[in-house]
Amino acid sequence: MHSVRPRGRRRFLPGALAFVAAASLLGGFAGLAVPAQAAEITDGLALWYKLDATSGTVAVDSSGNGRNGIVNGTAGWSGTGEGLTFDGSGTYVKVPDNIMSGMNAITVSMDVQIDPAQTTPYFIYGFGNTSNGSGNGYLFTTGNSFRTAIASGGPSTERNTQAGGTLQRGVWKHVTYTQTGNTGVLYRDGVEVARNTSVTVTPGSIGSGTTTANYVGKSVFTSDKLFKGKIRDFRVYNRALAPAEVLDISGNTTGIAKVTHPALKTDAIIDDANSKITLPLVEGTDLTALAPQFTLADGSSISPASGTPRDFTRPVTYEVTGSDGAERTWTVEAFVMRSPVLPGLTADPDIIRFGDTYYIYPTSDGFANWSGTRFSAYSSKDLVHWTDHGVVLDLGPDVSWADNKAWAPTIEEKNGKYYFYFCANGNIGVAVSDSPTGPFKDALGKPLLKAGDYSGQMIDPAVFTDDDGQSYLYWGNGQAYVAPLNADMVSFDASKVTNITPSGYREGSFVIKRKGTYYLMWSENDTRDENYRVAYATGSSPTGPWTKRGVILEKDLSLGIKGPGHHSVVQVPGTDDWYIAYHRFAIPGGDGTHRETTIDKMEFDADGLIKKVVPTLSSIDPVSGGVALPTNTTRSLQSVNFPGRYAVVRSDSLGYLDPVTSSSTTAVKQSATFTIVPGLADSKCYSFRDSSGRYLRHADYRVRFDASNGTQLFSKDATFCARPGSVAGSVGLESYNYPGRYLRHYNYELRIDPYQDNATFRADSSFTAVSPWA
Ligand code: FUB
Repeated sequence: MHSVRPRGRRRFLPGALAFVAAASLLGGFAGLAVPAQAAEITDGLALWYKLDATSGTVAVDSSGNGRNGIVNGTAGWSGTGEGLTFDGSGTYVKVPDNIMSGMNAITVSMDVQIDPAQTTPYFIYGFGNTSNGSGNGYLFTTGNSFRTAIASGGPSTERNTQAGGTLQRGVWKHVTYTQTGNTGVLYRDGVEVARNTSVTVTPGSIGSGTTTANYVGKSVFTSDKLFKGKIRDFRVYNRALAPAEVLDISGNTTGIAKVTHPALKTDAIIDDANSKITLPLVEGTDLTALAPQFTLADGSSISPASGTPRDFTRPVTYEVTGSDGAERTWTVEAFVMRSPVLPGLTADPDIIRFGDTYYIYPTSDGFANWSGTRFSAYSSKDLVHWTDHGVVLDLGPDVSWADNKAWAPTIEEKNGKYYFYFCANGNIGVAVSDSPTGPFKDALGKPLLKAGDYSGQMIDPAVFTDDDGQSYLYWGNGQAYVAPLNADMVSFDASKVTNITPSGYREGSFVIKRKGTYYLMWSENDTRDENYRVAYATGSSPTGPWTKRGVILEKDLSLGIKGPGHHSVVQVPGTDDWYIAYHRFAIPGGDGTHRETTIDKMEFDADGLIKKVVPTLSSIDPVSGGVALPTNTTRSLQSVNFPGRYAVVRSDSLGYLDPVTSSSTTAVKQSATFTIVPGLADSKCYSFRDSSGRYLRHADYRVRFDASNGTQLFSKDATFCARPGSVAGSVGLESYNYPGRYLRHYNYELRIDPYQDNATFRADSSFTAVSPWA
């Protein structure tokens, strides 16, 4: 047990109660009116500077450990509860040497008021072992962008626990960093705002315990700016305080530190400023009787009480009363969190549809410096439930010319072969397989694009295939390139490479086409930056020219969504439904090398511009439609069955026909989308079955693929699968997807014998190509 002294103090002195009431009316915790009056949590206190003196140059240590600090420069003592003022030009406190010696865990907490004129970069405090730079590590917190970092060497070794944004200036904020095991947690006003579960540097390991550059108000880097503002109640503990303890010392008496419930998929999202809590729950949770438990500050109470079952199908409210009498109404809502859609850590998802199945090919993430070596494939029928097909390409055994940095793959199908483009050690390679789930074999035995071939990094391939069957390869980092791929899909004409770099471009190109307009999308900023995001341009051809339109996907800190980017897009065939797959920092505690994959809806406005994507934690509902409707019971001409599997499946989203009944004497005009499973060659006999599996009628046509260029021919075959019967005729418009995406449209002739329950389905020899989705 930690010792907690009776709460003789409260941050809100009598004169501050009016402030409390105002805070209650406004909703969130608005800051600390006056400082703490006495310690109440003392276990593990290594150092405690109240900074409440009226004069002198000593920062008195009240922890009992005799670690007084020396105030350098002008000591701006307030003596009125306003702490020590740092003038930004000379004031700082030198903390005794070796303050973190022997510490496997730590808490550093303080009240801080950052002057609006603070210049950057700066540390609020910095504990290190040199007076000028990284040496062999350091620990610090800064308000820009709000984070705590612990490092074993220079900046590249920093393990960041980063909330991002700017810590509000000109008002008192309570800041706490705790670290134990591999977990760092950053709190603002007693409420967790960032967590990193991959903090591998312990405080005591810095300098093997020897740190001689320990400061409050000063960075260990002399080129940094000094802190300007006020600090009070500065504490260091040799253990990580629990969330309730942090709330306690913060003075946020009506705050909620934590919510627990067995069905929580990840931590509850506590929005202290708006007194709002969101509970992300696992699929299958019954929302009608949830009984969450709330962690409050010492002496505070909540009504209804923790553990009371309540109906969360709508938001509910709770009243928190602090030990000081302050009251606050919290709104709590619950939802089912379907994201991330893939298990574990993945990034750079390439989403595509082959036949009636969606696939994602991501980067395997969670490795320092993105040093993963394997690629896996995942498949789904509904974009929600994904099957892991395991490793499809392993650089070690499968690729002779590179064995590291397996990044950002993409895939395309041509002539029944699947071409898998991938990054390896900063080159782009291509592997091939007969199946979308591999295994893939290196097609060239060397890179398709070598590091240095063009300016920028040779990474992040993407393939777009136009309506005429021509495929284009896009790639780049810093510079964006495109080149038409040769028919073999493993080479291109270097003279046709075009630099298409739009402003703001970083990496992750991806191209789609809709209603004749080409959309080039890409990621901006650094993937380690929470501001990583997706922007796009429109163009009139696969190679441009492009008109930049703006950002379509970016962070939402209210949901803890950071760094969303390196995306791809898939269309549900025969519909105008589009979905964007992208990665974000893993929740909780992820960063630029600990990312996860999710999917959200992407929509267009009436002018064909992409609407801003709303990033969600819930992700999407299962998707049906397109070609995968085998259980639809309202349509009878549902699918075309190819022995043992769905070979040609019909979408009903284009207004599919009702069945031709035996009493009908009129032929029917049909308009529908077919997806032809790649690899089907030459003539096949297709049968139409209804939803209960009954054969309704027979089709008679022939599908051919031109193996030389991959285009698809469609011709009638009068003898194939012929069925007797009288014939009525009509001409309809069909579109063909190959595979999973639009290629061209044909007119066809449909002949049906309404009296004999069979039909002849022929292509008209005069069929013509028409514009897509006219
Ligand atoms: O995943 C490794 C790299 O990070 C990708 O190639 C970039 O696009 C960035 O997401």
